[in-house]
Amino acid sequence: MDAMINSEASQETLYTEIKSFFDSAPPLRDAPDISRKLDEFLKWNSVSPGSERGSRIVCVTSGGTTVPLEQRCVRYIDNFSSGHRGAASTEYFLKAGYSVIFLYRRGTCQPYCRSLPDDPLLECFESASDSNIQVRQLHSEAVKRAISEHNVAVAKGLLLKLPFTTIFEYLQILQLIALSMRSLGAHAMFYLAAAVSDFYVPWESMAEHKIQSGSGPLDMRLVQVPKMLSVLRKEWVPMAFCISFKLETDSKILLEKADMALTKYRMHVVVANELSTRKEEVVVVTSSGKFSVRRDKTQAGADVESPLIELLVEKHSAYIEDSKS
Ligand code: 9Z3
Repeated sequence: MDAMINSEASQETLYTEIKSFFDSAPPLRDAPDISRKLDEFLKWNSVSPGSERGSRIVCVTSGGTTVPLEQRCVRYIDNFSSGHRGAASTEYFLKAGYSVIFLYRRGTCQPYCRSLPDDPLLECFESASDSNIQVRQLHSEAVKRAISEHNVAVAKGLLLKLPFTTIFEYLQILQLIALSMRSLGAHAMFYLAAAVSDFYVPWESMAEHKIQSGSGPLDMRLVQVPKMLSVLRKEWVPMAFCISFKLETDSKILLEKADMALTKYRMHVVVANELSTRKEEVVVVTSSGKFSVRRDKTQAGADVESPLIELLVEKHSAYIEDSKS
């Protein structure tokens, strides 16, 4: 009985923290535009089985969120993520017949652009004459692939890309996406690969102008970002298939932490990865067991995301079947 009262109390505290996070967040400037894009995308993709458009929709989050230290932001705290995992996974989900909402950090890796050099505009193109630009031979295959596959996915209405920078934008857009995907039931999937800040400065207690140096050490209080995973699962999209990621640098605690996340946030899958080996191996943690997934080293350019998405699609199919009974 006491345990039940305690868990209700902590649930209550979480909801109060979440409310205060959203109430104090700076309003999302382009919210009406994002809602309109989401509406159109979901209408277009909610189709009869057998159509080329997918009846399964996944929201892939990618890149790290920032925590601004000033309202007119000059400085911020960042979370590491190149966006490679999210971009690669988006390509494999599209290949598997899913439609994808790609919620990504501005400036991070984009689907189909992974094999382009760092500065694609300057490195891939050259002047052919005074008025013509041409693709350099060395990059022509990669450029052709990027343009054609990306444009096909966008033109067919299978890929919607929404950018974020701050933790405030990320969580507000994630909520908009989740609420709009609610009606898809078990066909909806959330693949939460973004590296999300754990601490933030509440907007109302944040300095408006650039913090001045010269007055000694900086003393600043960061508040814990409320854990939205549980509210996503319980309230926003209770029927969706939810996958979160657990990142650690100490492999000794990784699986234990992933197990905890699985139970605490009632995720269907937690993908555990260690920073230095994340491109080689991940462990898919579920309530029925742990599965190690590795990149096929015998194939040049093979990604760990290829077998990973294959396994997750299988698990999602089983979940959809189960939800029918
Ligand atoms: C991940 O663990 C991603 O796999 C990476 C991908 C960020 C490592 P890259 O973008 O790297 O390819 O360079 N994402 C989740 C990280 C995270 O913040 N997880 C939280 C945690 O570990 C749970 S939501 O506590």
